[in-house]
Amino acid sequence: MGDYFPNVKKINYEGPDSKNPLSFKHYRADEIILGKTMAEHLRFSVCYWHTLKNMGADPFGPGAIIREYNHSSDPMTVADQTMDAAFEFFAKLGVGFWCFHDRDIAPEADTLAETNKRLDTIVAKAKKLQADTGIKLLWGTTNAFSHRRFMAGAGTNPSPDVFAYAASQIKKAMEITCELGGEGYVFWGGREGYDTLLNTDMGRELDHLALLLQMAVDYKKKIGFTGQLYIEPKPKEPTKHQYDFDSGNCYAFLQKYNLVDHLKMNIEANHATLAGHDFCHELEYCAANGILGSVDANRGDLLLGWDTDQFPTNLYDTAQAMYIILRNGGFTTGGLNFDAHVRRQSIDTDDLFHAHIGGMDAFARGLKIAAKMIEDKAFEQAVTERYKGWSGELGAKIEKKQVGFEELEAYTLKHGEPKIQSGRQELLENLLNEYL
Ligand code: XUL
Ligand code: CO
Repeated sequence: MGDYFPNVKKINYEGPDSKNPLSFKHYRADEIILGKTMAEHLRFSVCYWHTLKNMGADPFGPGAIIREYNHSSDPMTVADQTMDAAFEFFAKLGVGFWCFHDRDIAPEADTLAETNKRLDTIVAKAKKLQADTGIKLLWGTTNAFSHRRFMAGAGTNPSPDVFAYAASQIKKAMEITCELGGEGYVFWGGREGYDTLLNTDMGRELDHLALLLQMAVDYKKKIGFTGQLYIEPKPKEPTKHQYDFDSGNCYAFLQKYNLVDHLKMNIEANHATLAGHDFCHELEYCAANGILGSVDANRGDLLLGWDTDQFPTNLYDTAQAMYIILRNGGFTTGGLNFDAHVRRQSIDTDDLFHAHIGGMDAFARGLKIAAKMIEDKAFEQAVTERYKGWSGELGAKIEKKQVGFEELEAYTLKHGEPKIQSGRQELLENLLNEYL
């Protein structure tokens, strides 16, 4: 491990009265909530691409952040030092997991064979650091969107040669994820979409995307990789329209191509809002359909219409998100991966710690609030009450498919105008605020 964050010692829980900003006020890893430790519930993960590799570049200017591990002119020395810095950071923060794209951890070389050799070198190092620290891999993924060869997509590229390249890259990324004991593997369709329909055969592209995923499902079995596969929905950016628009769209796609038993969703808060949903809508949709897998924890900005990938700080969101996740049985293979980066002006290494501490504390508070909401059953009772008609004679007959239009018409003619009830939204919103 490195010594790239000399000013910061291990971050400890000091409680809400502590004035030390480099401490947790609410996240206490071993505190038991509803029968499990906070660490087991929340399964925090740091992402490599933002936390280690993001230097603050945006469409208007290059990176502004300087990191000590990034100075060498030799790219493999940078990769090696970055991995040391990464595990120093993960260990000081006290997270249990990390996530990466293949190209985050080792730079691409002139040929695929050479690139794969570089990956092997870095993966051997990561494997040792994982063993030394006990930090595990939540998921791995492929970057098949940055290189110019992928400008028109990977699995949805008009060229089969590019499709083959993407498949080769995913094959290797799945192998190294398996080698590192990864608990999952994510497909985020970076450029799997289109910029104009004038040059796009949409039906064919969707078929090809499914073929690529089916190959991944087959290869997973072949190499004995037991991790969960996920799709990460996002409606747009970088393309104008991405095929994995939102979880509903992905679910329809998976059903059409008989892939629904093999993939779950990795829901990112900022992607949900870009799709015109809120974070909790996406979580609840997945929970209702048995496809909730993992979470990329971040937030957008109401006034900026793009994927700003800010750290989550909004308790209203974290509490409601944890309420859905807990009621769904909690995470199994998934977790809360901070797919978030510090702002371009946050140039100090301490800022990286403040960002993650804030996110972890926000979810720790969300967890405690959600646990209380579940224990009190107030919201559960309100929902049960609202649907109680369905436990009566008529509701049961409809649900058991014992009646059709004719019987329902006869019932309505006999009973007349239905009795209606208040939705009680304001009352419930006020109640929620009492928990915050
Ligand atoms: C992009 C995004 C990705 C995925 C992994 O918006 O969220 O970083 O999480 O490829
Ligand atoms: Co993401």
